[in-house]
Amino acid sequence: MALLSFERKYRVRGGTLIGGDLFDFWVGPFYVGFFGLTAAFFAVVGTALILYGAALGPTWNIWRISIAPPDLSYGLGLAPLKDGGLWQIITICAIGAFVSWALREVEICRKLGIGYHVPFAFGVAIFAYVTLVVIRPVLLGAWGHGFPYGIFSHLDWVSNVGYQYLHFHYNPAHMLAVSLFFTTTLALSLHGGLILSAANPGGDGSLRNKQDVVKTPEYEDTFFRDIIGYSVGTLGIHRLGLVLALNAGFWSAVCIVISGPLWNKGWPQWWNWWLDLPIWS
Ligand code: UQ1
Repeated sequence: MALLSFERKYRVRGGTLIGGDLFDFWVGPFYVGFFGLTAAFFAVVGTALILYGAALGPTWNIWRISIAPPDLSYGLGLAPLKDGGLWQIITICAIGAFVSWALREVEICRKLGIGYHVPFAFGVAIFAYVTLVVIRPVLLGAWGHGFPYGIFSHLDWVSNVGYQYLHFHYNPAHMLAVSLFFTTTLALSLHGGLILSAANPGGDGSLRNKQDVVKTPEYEDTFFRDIIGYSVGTLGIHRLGLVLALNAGFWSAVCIVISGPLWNKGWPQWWNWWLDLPIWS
């Protein structure tokens, strides 16, 4: 792919965390860096191990292929390759690839002199995954508490773990996380809609015309001041969106990590604290 005319300006040397100038180059449009190589390494090894696990059987049905974690009886020890060991190595590869990717993002941010918001946000997603396959299994004392790597099998895992706590929707952190996911989609739909409405002139008989130039941010602010008396602002909506999305991921991690380590009865029973308040007696 040809170098875009403006790309040369941004292909600056330095900003690397490891390796100095050694891996400081691009392949086509892609920045490589030390972490580009480690990301590729972990991704290739992890994918190869998933294919090996699939080849061990019993199926090539894409929906049903599954790499299961070790049996609970192995505790936090290493398991034989064909008995959960594959899952353990694949988990290491996954975390290695995700963290490499985040650090490659950091190196690119340093080159460009921009903030670390994107790698930080990706870090929250990595944290949610690590909570599921490392932190919670360690707190519960067995790798077997991790989820299996398969399309249907991980859905079954979510369903089974949910029923283990009788009704997961009574988990207060789950309530918070779900509300944050919905609010994130609300914010993004309002924001996407608002930007497109200001960018696209209409010609529909209203005060807009096909020939209209793209409207300024003042129009965006005015729309929300007219409709709800308040505009969070053009920078503010992006701060709000990031905070909402990061909290959705964070409270998801919290809601699963407290299930077992902190509370091992049904989640509906957790709400007995209300009935148990001394003010009722
Ligand atoms: C908003 O107020 C705003 O500022 C002009 C945006 O920026 C373009 C938006 O995208 C949105 C959605 C809003 C409205 C949001 C709130 C919380 C009032």
